[in-house]
Amino acid sequence: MAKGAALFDLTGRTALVTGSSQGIGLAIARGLAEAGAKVVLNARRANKLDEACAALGSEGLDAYPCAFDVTDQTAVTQAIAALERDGPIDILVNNAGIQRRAPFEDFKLDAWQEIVGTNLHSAFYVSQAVGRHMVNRKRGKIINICSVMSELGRPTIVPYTATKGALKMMTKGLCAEWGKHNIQVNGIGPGYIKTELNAALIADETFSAWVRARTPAGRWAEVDELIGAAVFLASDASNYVNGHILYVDGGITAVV
Ligand code: NAP
Ligand code: GCO
Repeated sequence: MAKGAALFDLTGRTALVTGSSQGIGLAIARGLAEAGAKVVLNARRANKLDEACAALGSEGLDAYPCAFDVTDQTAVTQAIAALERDGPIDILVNNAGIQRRAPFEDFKLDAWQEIVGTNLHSAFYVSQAVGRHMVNRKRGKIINICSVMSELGRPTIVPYTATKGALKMMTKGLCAEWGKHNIQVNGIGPGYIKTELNAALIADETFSAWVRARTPAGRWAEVDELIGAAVFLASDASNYVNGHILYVDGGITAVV
């Protein structure tokens, strides 16, 4: 068994990070690559994906694009089959996700379906396609990007909250079923992170002041602050951690 920093070494491992052309997914992909992994980046917009891969490549990191829509099960199945033909996917990060905000009584069905498809159905499609190979190999790491909303509600984001609560419980369910195959399925619960998904909130000084007051750390987080948790849960350092949601939230879920 490796010791010390070697426990976190991802050399020789391949990681697929969905929704990684920007934001949290790109930061996690960069962090896994810096820990030695070959990273496969994913998103729908191929141009942004190629730019993200080129940026990592310019830093000497091993990054490849794989554009597909995580809400399209056929596209997911075909993409995963092609990736697995190139070699095993050792680490899967189910990161792709969207946010839509409106009072529940006004929430449109198509917006509900878009959120559930992107934030939850995608984890079913991708985890099943990759997990079948992990089960056969008796080894794998799956990291689901949950949320503070996996634990707490906030007005105007009920559909998002429902998906993130479901993703937390899917994490525990997969732990129960795949733990015996040496597959560790865990989650990361980010707090309020400065990304495009939250652009409107960041621009709202009243909301930002609320985030700073409500969060013990007293601030929004940068995307890079999630890398340590991702490398830990992707590495041998977490081989006996399963079904756990690691909140990287400045303490917001610990306090009233
Ligand atoms: P973001 O900046 O909006 O990035 C979203 C990424 O997902 C983009 O790369 C986008 O690229 C991709 N994507 C969206 N729909 C997709 C689809 N159908 N298929 C494939 N890729 C898709 O968002 P973020 O803030 O980084 O959020 C990433 C994840 O973290 C989400 O699951 C979110 O719920 C979660 N999270 C965020 C925060 C936060 O404070 N920001 C906190 C907790 C959890 P394309 O549009 O080109 O596909
Ligand atoms: C919101 C935000 C949150 C955060 C994140 C917190 O509207 O309150 O989008 O949902 O982004 O999910 O963990």
